[in-house]
Amino acid sequence: EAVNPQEYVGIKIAITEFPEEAKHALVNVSDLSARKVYLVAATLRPETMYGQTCCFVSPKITYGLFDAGNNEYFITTERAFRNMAFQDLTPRRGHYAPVAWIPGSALVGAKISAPLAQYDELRVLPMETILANKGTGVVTCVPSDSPDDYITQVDLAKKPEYYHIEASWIADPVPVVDTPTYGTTTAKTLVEQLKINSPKDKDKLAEAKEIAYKEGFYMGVMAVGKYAGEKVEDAKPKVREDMVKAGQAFVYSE
Ligand code: A2H
Repeated sequence: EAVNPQEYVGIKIAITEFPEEAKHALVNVSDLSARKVYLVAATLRPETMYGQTCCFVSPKITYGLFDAGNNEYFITTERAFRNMAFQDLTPRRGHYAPVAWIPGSALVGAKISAPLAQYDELRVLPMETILANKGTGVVTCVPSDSPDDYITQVDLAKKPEYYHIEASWIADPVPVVDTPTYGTTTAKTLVEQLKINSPKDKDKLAEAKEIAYKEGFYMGVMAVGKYAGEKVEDAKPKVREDMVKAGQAFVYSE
């Protein structure tokens, strides 16, 4: 694990309809329908949330359903909720026992509503490269600006049957950030230029990520939303604060 604390923004993505498999896993949670249930995605780029096209979970991770207070349940890894429980983000400090466990595979296909997303309704999709020991184990998909997200969607679209998903659940990227070198298709352009063919092309993806991050953060201008026309550097903290104030996100570190 990292020596320096990493600060993430936890994005609250509401589940609006559970797949049958998920309902089975949560059958003993008596007040499920009385509460709001959120997948919490950890991001370093809150200003890109306008471009969300799905939410990724790992089919290899078993997630917890946790009481987050305020009539809300959070779905994250136990490790992440434990961190939150020691940062005064949960009802009882140091308490992180889940109300239920749910395999990531059972969440695939859930209907969701993500804050700031241009699409009204999105789906949960699988991402095999999610690390269990980073963030919340939930990654929101922004294929315009994240090379990992972009190539994962391309891969899912190639073999939807294999992944037990429907091709129609994969949404097109939305322009979010305009950069001098890559326009509004930074992730796609870098994936193509570096000839990245698979979500498992680790080294090339690390290179693409680095370039995309620098270009977006230092040279990018917002192409959408309340801060359209402003530099990403300036808009980023504003979007984050707006989301936190609206109860759509919170800041946590690990
Ligand atoms: B980022 P760092 Cl638009 N496993 O959010 C794999 N990846 C994870 C993860 C996990 N457990 N938890 C978070 N992440 C992703 C947006 C984004 C991100 C954009 C562009 C780049 C980018 C939309 N996805 O990250 O290793 C999350 O994706 C590039 C690094 O802690 C999170 O921010 O630095 C980022 O990786 C955290 O990675």
